Amino acid sequence: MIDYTEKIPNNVDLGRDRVLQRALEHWQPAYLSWWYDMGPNESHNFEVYLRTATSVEPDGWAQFDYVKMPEYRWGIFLQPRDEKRQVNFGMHKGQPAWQDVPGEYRSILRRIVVTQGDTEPASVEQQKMLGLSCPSLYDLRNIFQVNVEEGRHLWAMVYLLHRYFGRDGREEAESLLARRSGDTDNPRILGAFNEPTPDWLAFYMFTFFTDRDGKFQLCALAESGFDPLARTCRFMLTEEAHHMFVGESGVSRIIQRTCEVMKENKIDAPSDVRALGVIDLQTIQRYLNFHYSVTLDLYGSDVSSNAANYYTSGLKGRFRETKLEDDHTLQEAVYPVSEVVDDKINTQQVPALTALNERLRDDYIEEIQAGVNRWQRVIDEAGVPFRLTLPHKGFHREIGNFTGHFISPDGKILTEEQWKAHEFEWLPSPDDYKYVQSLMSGRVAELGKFANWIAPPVKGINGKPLDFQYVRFN
Ligand code: BYC
Repeated sequence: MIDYTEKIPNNVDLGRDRVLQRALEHWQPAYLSWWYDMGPNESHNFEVYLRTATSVEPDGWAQFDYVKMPEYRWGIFLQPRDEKRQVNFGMHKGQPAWQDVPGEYRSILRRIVVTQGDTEPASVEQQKMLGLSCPSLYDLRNIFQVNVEEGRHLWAMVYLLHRYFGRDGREEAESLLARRSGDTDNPRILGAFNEPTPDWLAFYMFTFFTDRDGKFQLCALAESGFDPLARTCRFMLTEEAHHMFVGESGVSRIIQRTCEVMKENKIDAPSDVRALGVIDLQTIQRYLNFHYSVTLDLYGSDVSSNAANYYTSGLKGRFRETKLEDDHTLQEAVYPVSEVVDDKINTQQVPALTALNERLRDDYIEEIQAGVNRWQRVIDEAGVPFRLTLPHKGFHREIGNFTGHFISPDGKILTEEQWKAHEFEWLPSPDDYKYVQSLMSGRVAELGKFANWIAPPVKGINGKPLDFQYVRFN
């Protein structure tokens, strides 16, 4: 069990490293000040029914109780060490896993940790205003759970920076609190984390699509030969699962409610659907197209020498690396990558090492498709004739081989003019955002009540009923 009398709960024996402990205790007030400024708006006095990790054992990481969020114990937890663990891929394959940063990889490793760390506070900033328009206390509690855990994931990366990267690491940890999502002068590092999350449909889409990029990137880093990073990411993944559940079930409940209203009233035109205060399936499809395409960009360029270096150096593996059956060095292997040549989308084989971003993106797409199929079942079961689809991989891309091309959702190459003529059939328009936000003008806070535009969930949190007081406002 973690000792909660310590200022920073941890299972890394922090008390024995005074220098590190002092560095973190110095960073903690700066973190809290960031939380007060950029964390959930007007929420500091709320008591929220949250889970807190008290140990990494299966029965210890989900302890539920009321907590004021600024008093949440953001701890540092690593999965226990496996003494026999090795570097499992790349040129160092077979060596004992590194317990310290290999000098030659210091700067690229720091860059990976910083990029990962930067996304965590970014997402909290993006979601800052949403507590004011929640559809229920259940959903309010869920967004706060996501927010405090993203805060903990920032702590996880800051621990690595302080513990293993000396003065540079401490400076990077400060910068993580200085950048701001969407800021023109000092933005967050990756594109999707500078996009606004203006409403709850966007929030659920974000947690379904973008948190799942988190899952795949963390899985790749959990294979790292740098053991403290691998162990940190493994524990983060246990928390990530709930975030994706919030997203998938949130969108599913919105679809369910829309379909109920369509059937009850025998309507299907989007304007009729909107007149009854629910979100038309066409708008849901446009949100899906946006969040999917922006998240695909997070995997980086299709052909990337950075990705090849990360792999060959043993720093970032593939999804489920140790379960894959090949030589784990990929010297001879090839992988298919698409590109636009003379108004055609061609697929060509490139060295697999350089295509590792594309490969991870493909693994991700497979899992996303399965989730969209589950949403489709809700529509089919309601007997509504509508198909939700994933757009073509090249649709609305700003990173990689499709950048600068105009690709329709069904994969046709268009001129800019043709694209512009259809843009808002495929992506949410200012009007769509206005409509969705008009449904979410205030907080639904009565016990057991849900906004009209979303169905209640199947069950509550931690066995509690749906009309449980998930948040006390004080
Ligand atoms: N936006 O070779 P390239 C999560 C930059 S989400 C802006 O294509 P590389 C979470 C790139 O940095 C998971 N810039 O890419 C989810 C590079 O810049 P420099 C986050 C981009 O390096 C929800 C240049 O373009 N974790 O945890 O192979 C809520 C060319 O680089 C973007 C990670 O991402 C972009 N989308 O791969 C909360 C894992 N993409 O060097 C949390 C760590 C690329 O020219 N990161 N660039 O200045 C990585 O492994 C890699 O950095 C990336 C990029 C996969 C992101």
